[in-house]
Amino acid sequence: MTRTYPPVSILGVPTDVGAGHRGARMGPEALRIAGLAEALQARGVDVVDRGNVDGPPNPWLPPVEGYRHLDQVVAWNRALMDASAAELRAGRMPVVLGGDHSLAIGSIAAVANHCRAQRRKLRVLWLDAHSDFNTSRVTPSGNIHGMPVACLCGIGPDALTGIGGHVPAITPDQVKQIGIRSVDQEEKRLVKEHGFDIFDMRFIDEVGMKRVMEQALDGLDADTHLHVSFDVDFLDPGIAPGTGTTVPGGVNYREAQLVMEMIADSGRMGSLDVVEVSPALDDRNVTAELAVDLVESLFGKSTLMRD
Ligand code: 6HN
Ligand code: MN
Ligand code: MN
Ligand code: MN
Repeated sequence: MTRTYPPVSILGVPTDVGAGHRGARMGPEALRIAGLAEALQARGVDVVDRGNVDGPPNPWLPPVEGYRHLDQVVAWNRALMDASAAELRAGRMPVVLGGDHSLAIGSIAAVANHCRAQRRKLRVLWLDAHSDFNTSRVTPSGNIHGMPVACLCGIGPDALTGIGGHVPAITPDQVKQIGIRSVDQEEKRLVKEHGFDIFDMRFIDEVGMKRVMEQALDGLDADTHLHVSFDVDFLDPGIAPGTGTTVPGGVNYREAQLVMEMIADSGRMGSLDVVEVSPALDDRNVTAELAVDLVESLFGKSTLMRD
């Protein structure tokens, strides 16, 4: 199947202020060195690398009232939201290179506003080991990269829930989480209360990735914008060791390819985050290289002769 893709703008977000390990700030360069832009160009995609969004350094302080580095997280997210909104207005697809996963707040707030303005539906596919639905009250760490889904759904500090001017930015029914295998005790309760669809590893084991993806992509139509937020800890640490919060028992290589290929086949992806690549923890940049391989599949590269 030959598909044409909208022009892509790469936005680097070199920060780890939302994480409990330093190192995701090097993710954008690791992904560039792994050849992300060149791989998409080779697929015939019009790609411009806009360089990096600016933000404050990591002060490396303990949490205050349940949040570590809240002001810095807000600053990075505002900068990213503005940069991403400009690309969307120009008809381009933002491909955001993290950076820690707190940046999904700004990235998805921009997409949600764009969809509201265009009267388009939004679906968010959250590929992750974690639900990222903590609050300051229940967080075990204070790290805001464990909170972006809650903030986007209106639960969190005003500076983050209201970042795009519309609270909540998204509703739980728009979110499908895949690959989940680490949810904190109180976070579980919150996630259940909000009732969004979670395809956790047990479910993936029981029904298989093909059926999981059919359900996650069900109901998409020509008016739906699909945002993919890809935390590389979604992948099994055996194939993707270069990230700060690895959890055993993750998605394997073939399953990951199938996820990406089925998203590509949907033809609906309008924006993408690739986050939590931490090259100092890695083995010869294999995690960034694998991420680039999977992004190629998101843009229609098939392991068989289907493209
Ligand atoms: N991520 N649930 C843990 C916490 O500290 O809240 C881990 C969060 C990890 C977040 O990987 O994007
Ligand atoms: Mn995450
Ligand atoms: Mn994660
Ligand atoms: Mn591939």
